[in-house]
Amino acid sequence: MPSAQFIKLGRRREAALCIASTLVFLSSAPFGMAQTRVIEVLADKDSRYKIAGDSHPTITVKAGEAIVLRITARRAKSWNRDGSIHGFSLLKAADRSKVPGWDLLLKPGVQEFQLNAPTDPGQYEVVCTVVCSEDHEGMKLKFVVLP
Ligand SMILES: [Cu+2]
Repeated sequence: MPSAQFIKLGRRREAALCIASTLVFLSSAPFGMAQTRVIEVLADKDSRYKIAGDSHPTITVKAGEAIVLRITARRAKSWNRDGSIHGFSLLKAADRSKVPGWDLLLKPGVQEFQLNAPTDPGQYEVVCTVVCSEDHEGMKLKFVVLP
């Protein structure tokens, strides 16, 4: 069971994220540009990535698009020594090469990552890099980069 202090810290972190999001909004507003899109993903305790309202979750972005990835991670059956409970690593489907800057390690709770989509349009795949349970090998997410 999480201690009361842990919950309090979690709330404080959420509040900090909320303030940070507001600052991002305020700083971008004067330019009148479209806001950075926030993509929310759950890295769940059953070793599956989930996107609310999407039974076959896929992330679709435009080439080079700036996005914020907001990932909530829930601990499965096993985790890394450094406390990472899941990974989120983007591979190019054609040659399984890792996309630079997209090799993320997830701690329990909510984390935000500011990222730029690959500039090369095509099919990609997100894979988990932490052996999180016997179902770890199936922890994948489709990712499409549009021109
Ligand atoms: Cu995992």
